[in-house]
Amino acid sequence: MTTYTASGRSPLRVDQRIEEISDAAYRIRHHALNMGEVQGQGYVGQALGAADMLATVYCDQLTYQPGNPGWEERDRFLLSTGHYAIGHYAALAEAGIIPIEELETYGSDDSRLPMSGMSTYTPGMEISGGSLGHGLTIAVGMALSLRHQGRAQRVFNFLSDGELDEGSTWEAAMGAAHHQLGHLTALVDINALQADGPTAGVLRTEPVTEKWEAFGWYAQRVDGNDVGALVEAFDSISEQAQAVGRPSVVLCDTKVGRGVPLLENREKAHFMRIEDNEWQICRDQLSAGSQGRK
Ligand SMILES: Cc1ncc(C[n+]2csc(CCOP(=O)(O)OP(=O)(O)O)c2C)c(N)n1
Ligand SMILES: [Mg+2]
Repeated sequence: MTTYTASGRSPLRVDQRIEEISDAAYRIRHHALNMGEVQGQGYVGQALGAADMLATVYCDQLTYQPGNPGWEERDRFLLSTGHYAIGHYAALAEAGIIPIEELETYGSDDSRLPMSGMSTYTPGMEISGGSLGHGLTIAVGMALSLRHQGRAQRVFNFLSDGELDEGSTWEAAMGAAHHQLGHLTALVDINALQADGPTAGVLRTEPVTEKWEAFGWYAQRVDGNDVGALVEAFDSISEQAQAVGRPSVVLCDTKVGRGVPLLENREKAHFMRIEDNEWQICRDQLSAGSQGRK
């Protein structure tokens, strides 16, 4: 059985890791466009924006066995934001956990890939997200449980900036610091958008870094579309926060629609309607800006 382990144990140089992750991020974006086309609409902008975060975690950070998603020794990756499932499925396919050919069933009747992520449907989907604000609470429980069992696995929770509106997120953050869950890492996609409008207008959550620090977390804020910055941030967690039992968060500023100019500045970016003739334009724009990635 193939096992993929975290980069800390990998012999690759940092520049090689960045290349591999960037290639995977390109393919995740490409898959997301193909999946979105099946439905003609969807959460495509989030998948494009978060592709670099997802690729960094799945290519470089998680320990798992592609052919054995329930392997007890795996690290856990919890997607709170069920609507980001399109990007997560693309990452699971790149990770070898689900077949790439299955992606075209996204959102269709009888598919294992529903529009909102559900653990009962999809291999590798640890929780049923979508009711926002619950992912971090579950992640804290899982991290505590793993510790009680004497296990060393890490727990990752992917949240969105809209989830920082939820009180339960902050209760969980407080609990994680109290219990010194150094093996817990949150990734927050700060795309400055939350459904109805800009995050800053719906509910002001800034200053975000200082809030996490005040809750006892090791917090870093990076350009979430810069793979080099993501790798550096995750490496510093391995070295610092885990060692002292401090939970860690990587706050990632991303751009909705990243890599496809047609979608980067679109109104109604939360759930995009994309016309039949626009999908190929999107793919062409993605490959034009990808410096020959495959
Ligand atoms: C508890 C809960 N309240 C409300 C919603 C409805 N809802 C779905 S997506 C969303 C926006 C959340 O913000 P974010 O994830 O940042 O949105 P995006 O960046 O994808 O636009 C909301 C409020 C929900 N899913 N769960
Ligand atoms: Mg958002």
